Amino acid sequence: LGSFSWEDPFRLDGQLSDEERMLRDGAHAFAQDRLQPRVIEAFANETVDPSIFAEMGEMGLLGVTVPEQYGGAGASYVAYGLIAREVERVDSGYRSMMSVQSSLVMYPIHAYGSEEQRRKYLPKLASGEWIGCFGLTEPDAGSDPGSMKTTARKSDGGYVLNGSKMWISNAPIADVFVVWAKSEAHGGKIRGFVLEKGLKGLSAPKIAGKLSLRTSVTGEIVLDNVEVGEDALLPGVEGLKGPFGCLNRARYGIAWGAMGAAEFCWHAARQYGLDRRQFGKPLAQTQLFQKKLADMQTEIALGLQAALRVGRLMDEGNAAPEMISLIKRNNCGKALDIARMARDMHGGNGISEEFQVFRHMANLETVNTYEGTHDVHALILGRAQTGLQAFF
Ligand code: TGC
Ligand code: FAD
Repeated sequence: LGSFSWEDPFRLDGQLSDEERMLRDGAHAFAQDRLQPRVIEAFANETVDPSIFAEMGEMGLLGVTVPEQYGGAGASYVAYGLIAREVERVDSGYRSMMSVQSSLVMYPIHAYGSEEQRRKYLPKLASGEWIGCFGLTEPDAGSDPGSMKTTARKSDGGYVLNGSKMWISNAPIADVFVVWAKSEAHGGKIRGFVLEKGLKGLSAPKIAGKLSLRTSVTGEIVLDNVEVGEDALLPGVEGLKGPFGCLNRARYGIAWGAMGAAEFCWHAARQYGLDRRQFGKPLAQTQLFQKKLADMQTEIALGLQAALRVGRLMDEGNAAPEMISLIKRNNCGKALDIARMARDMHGGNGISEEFQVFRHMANLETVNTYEGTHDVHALILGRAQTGLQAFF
């Protein structure tokens, strides 16, 4: 029989290629050396440092799966997931910044854009010189994006966009806006448009007062008769499958990322239990504490193994969206449970910023909600097994 490593029960490490391990280790070093030292203050003060994009770009962490000719790394989806896990081990907000740029902005420009759009936007998004955002959600269209009200009207030589988007990561600091709108010229079908900062009528006010994901800025996008040329339209896709194609990638990365946040909380709780003594012995020597650690270890090991399986299928071009719903839902839900448990296991110290588990817990409330809530993914899975849709 083989040996058992408590941190890596199913020997995930041994299932990776040399290249995947190298990219993971580079991301780990970057996250620990460059992000960890500033995260507590950034979260406390809600300061978002746009230079993080350039730093991530320099490390090759933006557009990991985009081909090298456009500035990406041309790496696998497994590598992308491993990187998300390392960044989110520090903070979900930092992973959010990265996944929006990679999966929700670079991916659609690469997959649905013209060659001119790819050449114009992708290299600068990959280097982090330009920051991107993705506008799908609206004040009255969250879980049901098909009910969006934003419109694109045909004009001489282009389109005029009107509407508003809500809860948009990176929007207040974005240079490039991928916005989804119902286009009258395309029979009211949803189409994607690439907008640039500075357009007349385009603004992106910050949403203040967030108690979660405070290292990542979130805003609205207001479109007030914004005129764009024909070249702003993403020519390669129409309908909801456009934004959902992007969401498949981002949701997959989140399934890995959430496990990184959960691992931080698990390791912190274990260490705290070894260091803290009550009733004459370490907390980690009590049955209840060990049961909680075993639960954390089990859910994380299973969640990572599932994410790896789906990642391998994505790399074969053979993953189904329902698989992604399953791991996004379960890994986010379990990570949130684990963060809440770790908070409890730290006693009073658990609410202090210094021990960091509370920050992860607060962040995971968002991660469990965005990109399809926990319950919406249950309905996607329920529909897939009953053939009955229960959304409306
Ligand atoms: P439905 O009838 O199911 O589908 C409409 C069309 O879309 C296609 N489709 C997909 N295509 C590819 N991948 C998927 N996962 C797809 N899901 C659906 C489908 O085949 C169909 O195509 P066609 O050609 O037949 O028209 O649509 P519905 O309106 O009934 O949708 C229901 C539901 C609940 C599944 C969907 O609306 C949903 O997933 N809602 C959740 C919304 C959501 O995830 N929003 C995310 C916003 S972005 C964000 O949160 C970024 S946070 C980033 C960060 O900071 O990290
Ligand atoms: P609602 O859809 O109103 O849901 C409220 C509750 O009702 C939830 O519990 C939900 O599960 C439940 N519910 C909804 N429908 C049903 C149903 N049919 N049956 C049973 N229960 C149901 N969006 C973007 O487009 N781009 C971004 O970059 C982005 N970044 C975000 C960053 C942050 C910090 C946050 C908080 C959100 C972000 N979002 C973004 C939006 C996010 O995707 C939405 O918040 C999410 O999809 C849920 O939509 P909603 O908030 O309108 O909630």
